[in-house]
Formats: sequence, structure tokens, C-alpha cells
Amino acid sequence: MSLPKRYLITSALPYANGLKHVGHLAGAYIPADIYARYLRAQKRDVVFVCGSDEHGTAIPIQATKEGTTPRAIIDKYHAAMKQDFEDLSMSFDIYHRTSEPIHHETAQEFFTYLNDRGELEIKETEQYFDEEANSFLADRYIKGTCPNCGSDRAFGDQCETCGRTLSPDELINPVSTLSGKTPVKKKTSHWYLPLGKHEQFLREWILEQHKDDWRPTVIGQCKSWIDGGLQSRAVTRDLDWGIKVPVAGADGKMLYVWFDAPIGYVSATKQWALDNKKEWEPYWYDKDTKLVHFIGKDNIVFHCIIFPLMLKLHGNILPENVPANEFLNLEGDKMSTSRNWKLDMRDYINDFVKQENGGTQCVDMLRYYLTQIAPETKDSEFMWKGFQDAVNSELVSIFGNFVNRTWVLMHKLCGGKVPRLHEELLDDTDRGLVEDIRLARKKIEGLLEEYKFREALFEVIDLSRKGNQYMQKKEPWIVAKQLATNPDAQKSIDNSLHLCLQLTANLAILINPFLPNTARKMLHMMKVVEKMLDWENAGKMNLLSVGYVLREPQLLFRKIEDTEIAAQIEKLKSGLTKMEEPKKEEVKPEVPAKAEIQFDDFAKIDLKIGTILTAEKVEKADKLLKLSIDLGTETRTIVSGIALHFAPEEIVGKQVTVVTNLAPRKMRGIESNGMILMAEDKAGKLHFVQPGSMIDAGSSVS
Ligand code: B3M
Ligand code: ZN
Repeated sequence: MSLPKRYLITSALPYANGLKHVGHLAGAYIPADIYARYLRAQKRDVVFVCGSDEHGTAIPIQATKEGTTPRAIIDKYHAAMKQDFEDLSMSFDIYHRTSEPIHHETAQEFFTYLNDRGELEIKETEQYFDEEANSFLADRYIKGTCPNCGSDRAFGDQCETCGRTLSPDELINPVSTLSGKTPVKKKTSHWYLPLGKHEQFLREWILEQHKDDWRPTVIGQCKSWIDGGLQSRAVTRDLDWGIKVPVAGADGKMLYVWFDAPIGYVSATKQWALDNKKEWEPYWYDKDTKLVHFIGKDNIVFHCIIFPLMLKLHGNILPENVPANEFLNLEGDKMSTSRNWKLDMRDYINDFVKQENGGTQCVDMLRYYLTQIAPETKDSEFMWKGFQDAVNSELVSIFGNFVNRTWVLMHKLCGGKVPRLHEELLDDTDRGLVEDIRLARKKIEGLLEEYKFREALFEVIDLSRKGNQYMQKKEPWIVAKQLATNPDAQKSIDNSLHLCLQLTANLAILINPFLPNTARKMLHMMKVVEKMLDWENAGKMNLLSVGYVLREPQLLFRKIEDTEIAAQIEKLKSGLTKMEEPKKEEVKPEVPAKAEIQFDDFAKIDLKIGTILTAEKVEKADKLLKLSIDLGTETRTIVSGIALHFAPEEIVGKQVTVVTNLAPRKMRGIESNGMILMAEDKAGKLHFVQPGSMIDAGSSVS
């Protein structure tokens, strides 16, 4: 298959109504940035666009909250978001905004084009009207009960509890958020995009053409939309903030935000072309352009059904793929702005990047962890402990350690220069390493082309792990002890360090799309120019010339201390919005003593130390976790009622005391074979009963 001539990469345009959190970053921004950086390293023609979404009712709602104007809100948050993205090394070619005149014109032209060709229909309907506020109610201004999950905090456009897209008519018991009153229905006319008319096209294009290359979750959502019957969607609203409907007499009507926002990708491309003296049209009209939208799963319908249909009717190209991510939870709970359970990008920047021991290494540390846990196939979990582990035991101990060891040894044993390669002495271990490098490039490339970023990153780290293993096998520091007696000793040292240095250069190329700052730090140590990072160099074993003098090593990453993690968790818990705060800790009454037993009674209980191998939530049971526990000679499944106290990820690897001869019991259809002992403190918090230090799984307790 021939390569596309050019790429247009988009990241969802965040609403300029507040700071964005790391869940957003992991969903729509980091993956797009990795992809764009990879393509640029491949020397492909790529434009990566993003910008602030400055319309929609979210803006005036925030303005009311902050007692200011919508204009002040968008100016404030546009600047803040732009800065945050910059601070986290996002490499947008343009970060635009939808309040710009060029965007208003582009969106209006789109509307006019479709309207003039009869692709829109006008319908008079009854819509919710707040008599007290004398205003039609935008979807966001209506609250009620979600028909899907029963949450009583659903909005007229979406239920944030279950993520379902709604229309106001679907809400049970609608209430106006302006006055708190039940709204009435009033007649109004609007323009609609008749999706139903295009069902055939949508079915073929999505469910047949893309059934194998789009993510199953994306196809699944599209299918349920299409199968559920495609309704006409209003593309205008009765509002006073937005882009005016470009039709005479349509006063007080604005384009619906979801009509104008995706057109923001087009206007951003136009602005980029103007700024760079390029043409924008090929990126939106030429079939040889590959358009890819990176988004979170709540935006799937708009990017896979509605916007593509608008593009088609307007004569543009369609997206090749829409790699939508699932959601990222935080410390065992959904991230939420209203409950203040979140980690804003800005907070991470202030607490890590801007600290004395921070800087760009902290940027890359976050990028690393967010890619490692990217919710590509299912929701995933940001755990501070997981962040610490990822940094300390992978970035520091594997990748960083390999590079550092190589540099230190090269300075110590090879005079700070790239040593020669003595071909005649190469052995299978050496050849194996060269082959590993070549294979790694192939694998990483393949995974990146398929938007499998977490696996691709794993392969990079795995290659550095292989470097460590190689070093361990070659032990140049031991060989150095034979320098006086063995004439080949220096040659053997030269060979291992030569190969390790070439591997380091390769690692810089391969890690570059993910951790661009780390790659640049490595370039500095190698005293080579940016050009070395070209992807075509990956796999080459002559990237550093023999005899070339290299700089002193710099540590690539610092460790994350326990105290930093504890402080973040404390901050998160203390910031939880008051109304949602967990119930006050009740002081538990002392547990009354049980009746006396004989030693024989006690001796009947078989107690062993086990290690938790896996832990997962049990479906439809809030309190239960399904654990598999290593008991030395066997692995047991135990269902335990501790899900409200521990997140699955945090307990994997922990040791526990297990009652191993308890009769099996079925819970939610899962057979539980034993019980783990828990201690409950005065505040009702549960603790595992554990040995003082790690001991063999299966050790008996008596
Ligand atoms: N602003 C919704 C969101 O931030 C919306 C995305 C627009 S992408 C064209 O989730
Ligand atoms: Zn719901």
C-alpha cells in the first residue's frame, strides 16, 4: 500500500471553560502528540492542529459562576490551556481558537454551503422554555434524570454519570437550571441535519469499510447509534453566545457548538497555512491526505457520524481513523471537576515540573506514565503509587540505568570516546543485541501505525531492559580486571561498550516520540544534532563514530519519593468538594470479646501467607474484589469484600494472611476458596494482616 501524501492530525478542542486534567491529556493529546512526532521523524508531511472550543453554553455558564463575561472566560482559559499544553511539550503546529473571525467565517460558509444545497431541513418544534427567565433553554441548562442509568444529575445533552449523549426530551423530570422551575414547551424553528437520510452511507463507511481498522469500542458506539435509528440533529440553537446563523431573519439563533467546533480543525489549518505560507486546501480536499482525529470516548458520535457526514456533504475528505480513548480514573474514582477529584495539568506542572528538582524530566515522567496506562481499550486508573513505580522501577532503574551505566563505563574503560568494534571477536550475544535493535524498530513502527501507543512504549523500555541484560552478561567491569593478563580483554570491553553506545543512540530515536525531552538530553550527551533522531536511523549500528568524544553522563530521570506521593494523595483527599466528602469517620465501638475457645478449636484453622497476584473488581458488586493469590504450591481465587477500601492496582504484590481451609463459597457466581484476614482500625479503615517483611508465599502461620 502506498503511503499517504500528507497527514492531518487533530486533538479534540477543549472547552475554554476551565483547566483541563490529566485524564484529558491521556485521552486526546498525548497519543496525538506521539503520533505526530513519530510521523515527523519519518519525514512525512504532517500538520497537527488543536485549539480552544470557545462556544457552547459551557462558556456563559462558567461566566455566571465567576461573575464575569463570556469573553473574559475564553480569554482566561484559552491562555491557560495553551500554556499548560506548552509546558507539557505538546507539539501542535497551531493551537487556535474558535472565537477568531477566520473560524466564524469558515463555520458560516459550511452552514451556507449545506443549506444552499438543501442538505439541511428546517423544522418547527416545541422546545423547553423558561418562563421566569424568558429564555429558551439550551440543553445544558436543563437537568433531570438519565433514562439510561437513572442518575438525577443528567444534562439535556449528556449524562456525565454514564456518558450517554441525550436530547432534552429524553430527560425524566426536566428542570431549568436558570430558575429551578419546570420548563414549558414553546414553538421555535431550527435547522436540522437529517442523519437518517444518510444511514446507508454511514453503515457502509463505518460498519463495513472500517470494521477492522477502527477500535472495537468506536465501532460499537457507532453501531448502536446507527442501529438505534438515526434522528435528525438540530444544528442551530436559540442562544446569545456563539456564531450567528448566516441567514437573514435568523436573529437570536446561533450555530450549535457541535456544528462549529469540529470545523475548528479546518479553520485552524487555514490559519496555520496563512502563518506558514502554505496551502490549506490539500489537507481537507485531497484524497491522499490521511485525517486522524484523537478524542475521548464521549466525543465519538460527533467525530464518527455527524462531522464526517458534514464533511462528505461539503465535499471534503473523511477521517481515516478516530482512535478514541476510554476514561482515566484517579485513585479508584472517576475524575470529576464538580467534585474536585482530579489532577489538573496545571497542578502537576506546579508541583513537579516547576520545582527545583523538576524540569522537563518531570514532563517526560508524566508522559511516560500516562502512555503506560493509556485507556486505549478500557478505562484505566491513575494511581500515585503507580506513577512512582513507573518512574522509579522502569524509567530510573531500567532505561535510565542502562544509559547511565553505559556512559560511566565508557568514560572509565574507554577514555570517554566511542571505542572500536572488533568484528572478528563478535559473538552470538553481540549479534543477538544487534538483531534485537532491528526487531524493536519494526515492532514499534507497526504498533505506532496501529495507534497502540502503550505497547509501543513497552517495546522501547523492553529494548533498554535487553541492554541491561547484555551488559550483565558481558560484565565489562569484570573483564577490566584481566587487562594485564588477557590481550583480548580491551577488545572485548570495546565491543560491548561500542554496541551499548549504539543502542543508546537507537533508544534516543525510539523514545523520541514519547519522551522528546529525554531524547534531547541524550543527544546532548552524545554531542550529536537533532537530525540523528530521524526515524530512518533507527536500527543502524553506526550512529556514533569511533573515536568521537562524548560528554559526561547526565541523569535522565530522578526518583519519586514516598513523601511526594503521600503529599499528592493527601492534597487530593483534602480538596474533595465538601458536599461529596465521604461520611465523617465514626469512631467504632470496641468489638465485644468472643467466648473463650480451646487450643484445638484454634488449631483447626489453617493459616498461610499468600501474595496477591491479580485483583479485579467484580461486576455489579461495589464491595467485592476478585483476587488470585499465590500460596506457594497453588494459586487460589478468593473473593473479598474490600473493594471500597482498596483499588485493585494498589494491592497487587501485597502479602496477606489467608484462611486456607474455609469451605468454598459462591459469591456473584465466583467460587471463593478461602478468606483473607483484615484488621480494622478505630476509624473503620481496613489493613491487611501481613508479615513484617516479604516472606515466601505459602509460609504457614500458627
Ligand atoms: N469541546 C468537548 C470536549 O471538550 C468539545 C470537543 C470539541 S472537538 C471538535 O470534550
Ligand atoms: Zn446516565
